[in-house]
Amino acid sequence: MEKLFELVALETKRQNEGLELIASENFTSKKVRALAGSVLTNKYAEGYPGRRYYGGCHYIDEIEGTAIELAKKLFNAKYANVQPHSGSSANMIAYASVLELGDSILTLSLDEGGHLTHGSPVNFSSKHYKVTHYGLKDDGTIDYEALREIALKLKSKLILAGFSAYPFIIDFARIGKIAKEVGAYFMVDMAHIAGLIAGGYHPSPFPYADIVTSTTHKTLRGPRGGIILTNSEEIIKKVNFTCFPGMQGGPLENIIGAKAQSFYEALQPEFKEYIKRVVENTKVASETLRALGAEASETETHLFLLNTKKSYGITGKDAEALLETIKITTNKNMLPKDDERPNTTSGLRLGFAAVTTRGLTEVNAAETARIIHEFLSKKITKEEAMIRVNKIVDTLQAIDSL
Ligand code: DSN
Repeated sequence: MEKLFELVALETKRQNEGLELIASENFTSKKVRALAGSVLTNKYAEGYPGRRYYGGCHYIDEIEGTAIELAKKLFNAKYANVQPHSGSSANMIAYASVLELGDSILTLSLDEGGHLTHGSPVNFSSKHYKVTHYGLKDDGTIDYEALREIALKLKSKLILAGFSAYPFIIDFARIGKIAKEVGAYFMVDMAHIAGLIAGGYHPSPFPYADIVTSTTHKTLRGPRGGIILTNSEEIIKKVNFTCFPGMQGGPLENIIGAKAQSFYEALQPEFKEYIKRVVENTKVASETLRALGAEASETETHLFLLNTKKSYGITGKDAEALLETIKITTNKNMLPKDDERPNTTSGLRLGFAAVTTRGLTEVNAAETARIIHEFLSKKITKEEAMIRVNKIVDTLQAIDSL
């Protein structure tokens, strides 16, 4: 259908012509895209390598086996399941593998930086499990001491760490120790920081975590999908059975092939270099905004939070819409203790993984922060901002050439 291809061309143009600052997005390589769009999508392969419910799976087995081996190597884990269709499916499978319905889980709430699947009232996780949240201190970091006290008091069955809008390094060793003391499973959802972990810029959840879930498309720069890792033979058996036949049917082998390619790419020395630049660019942008007087969080990762209400007197929703008019794509995000609703919010979450893939320099990361600040404080017009955005975009690699 011609219309669909016209829309893909328009979306390609939009991605090429803008500055992508959504912290959970990235730009995949040609090889990742080729595998995702390959004939592997034609094949049914319910089951696991060597144990399929369909014939003709010998090449597919090798592809999925390669993805499993590379995932294990990349994250230094003993076992991997590469079939979850998404991060949310991975979390659903992980919970169901080690918990009974109604068990108590201890997580960070969505508005403090967690994720919908970490027990949001509108998500399956709060309907299937008894959810309690730990919280952040005033400086925005996890209150580990309070986390320990709650876990001991409630005898939580599972403690979850790994977040969607948390700009600091997570002390996995400390939470792992608390989980052991309590007798809880320690689950890590490393979706946002998987690339940082692979690149050596965030400590690994292993050997502390019992079960680790992730998406593959954020800082890891793979196709849209999920994975589950563990060092426990008992847990991987449960995960495999819960994934198929428990929750999913035929695995998306085209996406699994693309996942394998992205794990291979993340094992190359260039990926470490890339992640280093992501962290540096993010830091420079957040420092620039603070130096200009904006209320931006500090950062040790690929993202930070900008309080647009305090900085510019506008909600996150309005800031997102305004920035879109100058081709800077962001997302409104709840801030810790936000009094606005999730579809309004008091600020933005800004991330530099995607633009850094296209070659953004530190100088231009600082310039991006200045444009955001000056435009949202009405110091420059839309036309002036656009000229400066275009100047940066002109220095970036085209997304189809990556
Ligand atoms: N929706 C994703 C994000 O933007 O962080 C998490 O799944």
